[in-house]
Amino acid sequence: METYPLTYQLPARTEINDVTKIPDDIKDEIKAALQDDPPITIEKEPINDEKKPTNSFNIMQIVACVAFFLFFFIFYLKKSYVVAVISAIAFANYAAINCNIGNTEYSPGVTDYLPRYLDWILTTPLLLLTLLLKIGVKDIGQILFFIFLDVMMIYTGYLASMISDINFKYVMFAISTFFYLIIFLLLYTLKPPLLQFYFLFFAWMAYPILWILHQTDSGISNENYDYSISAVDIFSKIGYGLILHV
Ligand code: RET
Repeated sequence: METYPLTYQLPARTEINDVTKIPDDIKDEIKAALQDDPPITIEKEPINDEKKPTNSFNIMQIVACVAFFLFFFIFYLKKSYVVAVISAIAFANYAAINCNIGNTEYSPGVTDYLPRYLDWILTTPLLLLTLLLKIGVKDIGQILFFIFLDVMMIYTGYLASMISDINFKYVMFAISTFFYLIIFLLLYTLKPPLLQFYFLFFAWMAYPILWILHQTDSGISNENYDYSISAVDIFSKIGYGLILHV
C-alpha cells in the first residue's frame, strides 16, 4: 500500500479523509512536484587563491634532500659525528617531504609538513649540544635543561601550527618564541664562542619570522614558505656544521 507524506500541500479543491485514497490525478501531481524538487547542491568552500594546497614538487626541497645525503658522508669523514646524524635526519625529512608525506592543512589555505617538526625536535637539540660541548659544559643536568627548553620551543611551535583559532595561534607562537629567546639568553651567559653563537642565533631567527609570515595572511604562499624554509635549513645545518670547528 502506498502512503504519502501528510505534510504535503494538496490543492484546496481536494478533500481527502483517507490519505491512502488520493485520486490518481493528484498522485500524478505529487509525483511531478517531487520530481521537480531542485537537486541538492553542496557548495564547496572557496579556495583562497593566495594559499593553495602545496604541490610537493619544489626544487629547493630536492636540493636539500640531495645535499643532506651527501653531507652525511662528508661530516662523517670530517669526524663531525653529531652533525652527520643531523644531516641524516634532515635527509629522511626531505625524502618524506618530497613524497608529500605529512602535508596537512590545519588552518584554511595554510599547509605545513609534520615531518618538519619531527626533524626540528631532533636536530635543534643536537645542534645546541654541539655548541654546549664546544663551550665545555659537562653537567648532564644542564645539558638536559637546554634540551628541554629546545623541545618545548619546537613542540609549542607545532601546536601553534595546528591551532586554527588565530588568537590561540599567536599565544602559542609567543610561548615558542619565548623559549627561543631564553635558550639564547642562557647560552650567552655561558660565554660561548661568538662566531658559532651568533650564527645559530641569527640562522634560527629566520624560522619564526618565515613561520609567522606564512601562517598569517601576509602573503607568503605555501610554495614560497616551503622553498625558503628548505634554503634556511640547508644554511643552518650544513653551514653551521662547516663553521663548527673553525
Ligand atoms: C617555530 C614556530 C614558532 C616560533 C618559533 C619557531 C622556531 C623554530 C626554530 C627552528 C629551528 C630549526 C633548525 C633546523 C635545522 O636544523 C617552530 C618555527 C620560535 C628555531 C635550526
